[in-house]
Amino acid sequence: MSKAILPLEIQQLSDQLDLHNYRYHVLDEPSIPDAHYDKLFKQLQAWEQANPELVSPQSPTQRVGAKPINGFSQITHEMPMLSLDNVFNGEELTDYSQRIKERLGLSDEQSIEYACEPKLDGIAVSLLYENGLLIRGATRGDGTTGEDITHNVRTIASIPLKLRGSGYPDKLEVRGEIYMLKAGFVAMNEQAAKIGDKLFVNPRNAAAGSIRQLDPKITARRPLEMCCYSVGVVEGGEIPDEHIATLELLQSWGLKINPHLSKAQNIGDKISYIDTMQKLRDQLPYEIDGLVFKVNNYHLQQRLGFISRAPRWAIAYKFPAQEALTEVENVEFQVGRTGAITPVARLKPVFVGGVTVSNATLHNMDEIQRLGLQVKDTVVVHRAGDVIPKVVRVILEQRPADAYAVEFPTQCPVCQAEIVRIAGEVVSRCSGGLACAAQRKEALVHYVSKKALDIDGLGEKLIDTLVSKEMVAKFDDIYHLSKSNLMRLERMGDKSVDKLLQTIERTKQTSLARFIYALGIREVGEATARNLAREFGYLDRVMTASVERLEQVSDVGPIVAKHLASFFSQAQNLAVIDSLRTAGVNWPEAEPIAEAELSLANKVYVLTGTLEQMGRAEAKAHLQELGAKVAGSVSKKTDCVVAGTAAGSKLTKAQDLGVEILTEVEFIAFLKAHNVVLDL
Ligand code: I6G
Repeated sequence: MSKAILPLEIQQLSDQLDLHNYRYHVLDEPSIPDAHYDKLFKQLQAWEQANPELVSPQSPTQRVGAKPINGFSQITHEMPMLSLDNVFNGEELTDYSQRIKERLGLSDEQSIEYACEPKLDGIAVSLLYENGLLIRGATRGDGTTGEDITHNVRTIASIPLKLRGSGYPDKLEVRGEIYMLKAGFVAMNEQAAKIGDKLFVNPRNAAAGSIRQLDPKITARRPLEMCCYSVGVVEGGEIPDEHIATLELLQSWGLKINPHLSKAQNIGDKISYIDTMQKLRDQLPYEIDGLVFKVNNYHLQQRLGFISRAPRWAIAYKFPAQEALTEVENVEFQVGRTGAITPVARLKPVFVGGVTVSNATLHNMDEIQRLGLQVKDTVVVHRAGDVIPKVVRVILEQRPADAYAVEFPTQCPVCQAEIVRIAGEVVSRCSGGLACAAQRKEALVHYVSKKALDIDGLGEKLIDTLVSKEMVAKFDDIYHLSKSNLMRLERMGDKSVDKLLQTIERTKQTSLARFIYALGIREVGEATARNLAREFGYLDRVMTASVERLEQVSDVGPIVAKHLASFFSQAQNLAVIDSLRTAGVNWPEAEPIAEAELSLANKVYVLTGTLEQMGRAEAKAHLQELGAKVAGSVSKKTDCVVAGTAAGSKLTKAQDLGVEILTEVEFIAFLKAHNVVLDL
């Protein structure tokens, strides 16, 4: 086939679009706004419409083929696509590493370098490039025979239609995983729900369904990506003799690789990679079901060979399953701090996400209806990270004959006050207010919590006892607890009582932000409380501010402003604040600092990697508190990058650009030096 000669400016336009596509989808470092890309794209499209005979199949406009296909044809993999053996814990991984050393005849002192990679929860595929052009995409199938999905892989923007640069082999097979981003999956299901379409169960199923479409226009609308993890057939060219170097070369040729690649020299490195990735797992924009450790050197891989259908030189470290089936034994109703009534499913205990779960939140009555859940149903429970377990699906086929519907109570299960649901709200609430022991207890638990007054030693159990014995009803009662009264309680000895009383005394000295947060005003979280404290400087000014003035505070919308104004207009709340001040609770007050005078005003920070001691949201809030802007990507405009563990391409880029880099330890020292109150 002779190659059409394009006018120079059109070739340049096409190359420019390829470059921006690569920067956006592969490197995650866009350099032009989306609108500008769209403008260039339309220019190329217009020219191609006028010159249809000169349109290249590799043009960035040609990702979606014209017609749907009739069916999938089978392909045979020239080199079989293997699966991986699994291990499930550190001990099994240690045994595996030891076996590999023995097989290679290495002593205990000698080490083998491993490549460490996340294992994406998607669909394994093979891409075939000849002379740099994508000629075929195929599913793994049974490892020997797969299905031709070329028409669909062409629609995925992170898969290049032609390789970039030079030096690639004449024939190159690249393997990897096609997956759907979590956010794209949620948005897609929301859209499907709106129009009454069937919902996908999880991002993996959605990805599988999307690449098995006959019409590539449908696939093109799905938020799919592909990450490469190995090469298959290589002919007419060379690749490096190490796995990670090969992946980096693939990236330079335009293929996406995972940014969380790492090297491990020993089992300790592997275990710390597991720790890091487990902490990062929930923040990743895609799902991973484990990690993969591969002997990095190809010569050693060759010496190790294969056992049945799996390479000996690689092992998958599987995370505990995040979903499991169990039975709903009952549905009970809990009363929260603001009176919200939350249905909770009591479950037959089940091991999921690494722990035994026996309760799962059902959020509200609408959620029960959405799930179509009845007591005694078999359900799928999902538990990810430290998130509260959730019922995600009912298995209707397994509904027993004696299953029965959940009835929402009309009276509070704790104080018997009427339950009300305000029109337009999904939440039903107990109308008992602080007369309800459950609300009183939850309000107190919140008041003493770490981010509020931080009264360590006054835990939920002790508050339960104090409330039920009517020793504490309001916040200020905490400051009137006496040693003799506390000593009468079970398991409260001389020492623990002294310690608790000292903590209560010490924590009277607090900050305005903590105090506002501790009051437990509806929808006033930590960040909002911090913003209020920063903008007003004095509690009395917050208390007397109008709804309009409150709405000017960052993070405060009309609803939060109304909650604030309403809270401070109620006599009983003012009385509690007064009593707390009288009891000695105090905080420094000062004129607010204008935004431009904040120490990090006009500075741009980027957070990357895992911060071990504080969450990203917290780190971001602290930086904003000091006036900094927190951006998502590193550029010449970045003033500083805070790099946690397993930081990837953002850190490398910051190093290349000579941007200041702070480790987490340095960042914490920096915040302390700027008088930021930390909850570590
Ligand atoms: O199924 C897999 C997922 C991820 C893999 C894999 C992988 O590397 C990150 N690597 C190989 C070599 C194989 N399967 C066979």
